[in-house]
Amino acid sequence: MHFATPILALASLASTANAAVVPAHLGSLASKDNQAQSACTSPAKRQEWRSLSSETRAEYMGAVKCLFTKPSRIGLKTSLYEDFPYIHSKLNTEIHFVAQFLPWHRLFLNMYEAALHECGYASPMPYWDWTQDAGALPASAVVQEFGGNGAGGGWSSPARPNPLTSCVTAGPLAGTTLTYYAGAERAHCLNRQLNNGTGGAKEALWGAADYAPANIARIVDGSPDFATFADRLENGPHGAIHNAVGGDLVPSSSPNDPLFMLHHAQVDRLWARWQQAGGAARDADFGGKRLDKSPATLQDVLPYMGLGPDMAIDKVMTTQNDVLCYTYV
Ligand SMILES: [Cu+2]
Repeated sequence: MHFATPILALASLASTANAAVVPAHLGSLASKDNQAQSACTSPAKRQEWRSLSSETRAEYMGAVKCLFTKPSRIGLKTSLYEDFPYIHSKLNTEIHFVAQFLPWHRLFLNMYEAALHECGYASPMPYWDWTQDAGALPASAVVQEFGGNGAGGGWSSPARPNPLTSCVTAGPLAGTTLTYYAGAERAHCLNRQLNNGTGGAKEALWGAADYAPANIARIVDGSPDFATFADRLENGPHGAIHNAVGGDLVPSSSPNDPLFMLHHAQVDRLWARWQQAGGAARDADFGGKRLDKSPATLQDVLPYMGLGPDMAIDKVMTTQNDVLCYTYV
C-alpha cells in the first residue's frame, strides 16, 4: 500500500536547488505546467480518531511511544518526541496570535505525521473532531483513549503556578515523563486538568459553546477573509480546547500532550474546509500581522529550527501540492 511520504518530499525539496524538479516516479510524463499539482496523485485521507480501527489506533499509540526512543533531530539531549514541544515553545510568539498561526501548524503537523510513519504508523494523521464532545469533554472517547484526566485533575486556572501533579495514570500514556514545560527545563509527568466548560463563570470562559457545532458553522460559513477566519478560529475553539484539556496542553510546550496533534489536525481541517467552501481564491487568501505588526505575506518563511526545511507560506496554502498530499474525510 502506498502512503504519502511527506518527509521524503521535504527532503527532496531541501536537497535540490530547484523546488519544481519533477519527482522521479513521474518521469517525463509531467509537463512543466502541471508539476506542482501532479506531485500529489493520491492524497492521504485523514480520518476522525473514532473512525479508525482499533488496530490502527493501537499502531498510532505505539508510534507515539516510539518517538520517545528516537534521538533528537535538532541537537537536543532529549528525544525526537520532545523536539516538537521544544520548537513550539521556542517559536511561541512567532507562531501564535499572528498570521503565521495556521500555515506554521499545518507543516509542523506534517513533520509529526512523517515521524510517526518512521515509527511504524502506516495510516494518515487522524484528527479529533471535538465538536462531538462539546459539553462532555472528560467523557470524550478520544480523551479517554489518550488516558483521560490527570490524577486530581479538574478545572484549574491556567494563570496559577502549576505544581504539575495531575499525572495521567491510565491508558498507554500512563507514566509518560516530559522534560520541557513552558520555556523551561522542568521534568514532570504528562498532566491534564479536564473541564467541561459548562460549569461556573470561570470554567465557562473557555466554554463548550466555543467548540460546539453552531460556533464552528458560524466561523467556517461566516468569515469572509483569511484574517477574520484565522482570528476567530485561534481565539475561539482552538484556545478553548487548549484550556479545557488543561495541564500540559496550556503553556507554550503544549505539544507535550499527544492530544495536541489531533487537536491541531482538527484546526487544520477547519481551515481546509473554509478554503474549499470559498473556491480557488481562498487557496491564496492570506493576510494579517507578523509579530512586529507589519503585514504578513505569502512569501514569508516559516521556521522549524532544523526539524524540517523552513518553508514559504505559499507552499502550504493547499493540502495537495508538491509539499503536502492529504485531504480530510
Ligand atoms: Cu501552537
